[in-house]
Amino acid sequence: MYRRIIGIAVLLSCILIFSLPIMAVGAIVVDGNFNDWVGQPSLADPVDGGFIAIDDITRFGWATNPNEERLYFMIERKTYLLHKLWPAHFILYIDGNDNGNYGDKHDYYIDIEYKPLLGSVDVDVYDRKGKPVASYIQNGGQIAGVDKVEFSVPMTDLGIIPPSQTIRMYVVGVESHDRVPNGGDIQWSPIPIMPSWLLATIFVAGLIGAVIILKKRRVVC
Ligand SMILES: [Ca+2]
Ligand SMILES: [Ca+2]
Ligand SMILES: [Ca+2]
Repeated sequence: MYRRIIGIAVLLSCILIFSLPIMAVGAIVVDGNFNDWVGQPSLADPVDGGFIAIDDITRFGWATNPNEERLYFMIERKTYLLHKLWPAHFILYIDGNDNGNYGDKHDYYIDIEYKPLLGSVDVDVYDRKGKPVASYIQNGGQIAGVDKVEFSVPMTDLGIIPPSQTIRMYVVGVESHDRVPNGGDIQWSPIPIMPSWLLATIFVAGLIGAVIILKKRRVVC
C-alpha cells in the first residue's frame, strides 16, 4: 500500500510542479509599476507608424488575478520625443460571445486614454451601439523608459460570466490605426488563476483521499 501512496504523492507533486510557473506569477496591481506583468500572456507588435503615429502599439498583455472577477490589460506604445505631451489613446474591442462578430448584444468596446501630464488613465466601457456602460479613472501609466499603460475592468461590466465564457479581442491605436493583432483576434477564456493555497489544499486532500481508498480496499481484501 505504501508504494501506491508514494506513487500518488509523486503524481500529485508532478502536477504541483507543473503549476509552479502559474503560481510564481504574482497578482496584477494597477499602479503604474509593470514588473507584475512579467510572465503574463502578451503579444508583441512591431513599430509600424511614423513620427506622428503617437499610439503605435508594441505590446498588448492580458491577465486575471486569483479570486477576482476582473480583466487586466497592459498596452505598450512606441516611445516618442516629448512623449509626455502626447496622450496615448486606444480602443479595445471585446467579442463577448466569441462568435467573431463585434456588433451584437454581447459585445463591448473599451476606450482607454492615458494622460501622461496628469498621470491618470481614463477607462470607459461602451456597448456595441456606443451607449456608456461604465467609467473609471485609474492610476496605471508609466512614461519613464518605455511608455506603458495598465488598467482593469470588472467582468460584470462586460457581461462575462467566468469560468466558462470565452471571448475574443483586439486593440487599436486611435491615431495610428495600429491594430493588434494585425489580423484576426485573440481568443481568451478569462479564468481567475487558482491560488497557491488552493493547489496545496487539493494536493493534501488528494493524498488523504488516496490513503482512505487504499485502506478500504485492503480491508475488503
Ligand atoms: Ca502594475
Ligand atoms: Ca505596432
Ligand atoms: Ca459577438
